Amino acid sequence: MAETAQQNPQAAGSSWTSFLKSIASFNGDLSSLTAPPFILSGISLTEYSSYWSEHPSVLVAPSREPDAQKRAMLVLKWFLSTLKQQYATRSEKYGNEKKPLNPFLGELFLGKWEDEAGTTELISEQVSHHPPATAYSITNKNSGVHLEGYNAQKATFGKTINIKQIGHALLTIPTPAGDRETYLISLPSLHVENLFLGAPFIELNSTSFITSSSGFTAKIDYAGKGWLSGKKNSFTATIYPTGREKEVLYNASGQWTKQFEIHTGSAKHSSDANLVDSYDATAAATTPLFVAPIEQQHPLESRRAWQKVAEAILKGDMDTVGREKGKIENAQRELRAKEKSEGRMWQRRYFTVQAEPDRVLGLLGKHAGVPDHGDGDKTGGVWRFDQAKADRLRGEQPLSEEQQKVLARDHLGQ
Ligand code: HC3
Repeated sequence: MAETAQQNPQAAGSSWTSFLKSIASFNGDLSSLTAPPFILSGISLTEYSSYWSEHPSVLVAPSREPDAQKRAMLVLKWFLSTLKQQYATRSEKYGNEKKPLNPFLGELFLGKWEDEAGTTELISEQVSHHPPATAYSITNKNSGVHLEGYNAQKATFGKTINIKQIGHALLTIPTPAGDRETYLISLPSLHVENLFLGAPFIELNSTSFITSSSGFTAKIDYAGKGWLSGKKNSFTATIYPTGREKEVLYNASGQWTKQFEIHTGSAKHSSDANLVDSYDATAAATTPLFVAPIEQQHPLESRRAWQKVAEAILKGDMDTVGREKGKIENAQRELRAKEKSEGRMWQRRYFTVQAEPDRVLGLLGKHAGVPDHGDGDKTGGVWRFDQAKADRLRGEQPLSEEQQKVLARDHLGQ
């Protein structure tokens, strides 16, 4: 059984050095990195989609606001409130940013949040394996607020690992006036800090945008330690009428892991007279995601499919990790070969590739830095949630034990 870093720091040190050597020559495919045991996580990337909605009431708040300009401000506030969960919680919890499991094609992660915002449902699906891409849909049943998107990552190695996110998110908000507004959200780039000291964490860099069909754009500039404020996880943001960047309506600044404030106009007044909202990421309680017990899950649901691997990672039992991962990888390879020979393709359960040019990307993409082709060539397509598929699945009979066994055998080699 392999030792963990805590059990034997010296062994961890030497495997970390070999890991650093291996990344210096890696090809940009993060899934191909062989990391030492103590940096491996038993959580798959399909689970990361849940970080978008750990505060459902902040997500749905814009749907109750009658003023379009203020709604755009509340959408920015919600987006900023997701960043701590997305990019900092894992290193805060475990002391380092771990390497997640690479999802297999068709892997699912399903769950729901129940709180004062009502029921908010999460569907996350690995829609492409080569290149790897995850798609998700998050729906708040009470308000009809809906978030969906897909993402992939492209890594390069310079002084550290730099990760460009490919893909985007679309937030649809029913307004009190009965209209529906769409917000196109681009994804920030990130890099790994502290890699050489063996305790990597994520820092965001460059700029991301949120552009709305109601005519507003938010521009968020990320800055790490050593930049203007000298504080980790800093940002400044402005909201302006789309295309008129100098006419700043709101400005926001602070740390996405700690506190931030939103003011009207282009600057923060010293008296805080123009303060309109604030957020404290350290105090905001998250709503836990409810995930069905493993025995009730679909065989392709992430925690059920990876159960043995995840348990072995926790124990530091690398032989079992390798063997169990190998079973899934081999089964997946065989399944793809079989599909190819039979001239068919794995049918995604909840998402479909957008065949026509995408209307929202065509209208808003250039203001949000998202190409109108949605980078579909790098994600296996422009993936959109398919409500008709989801409705059909809801109407289906639960799988028999035999059907579950066949799925587990064919997809996971179990
Ligand atoms: C780069 C990353 C995998 C991708 C993760 C993404 C971009 C996934 C989508 C989420 O919405 C946001 C998100 C957050 C963190 C990103 C991960 C951080 C590290 C991980 C690499 C594959 C691991 C690199 C290895 C090591 C040792 C540095 O952890």
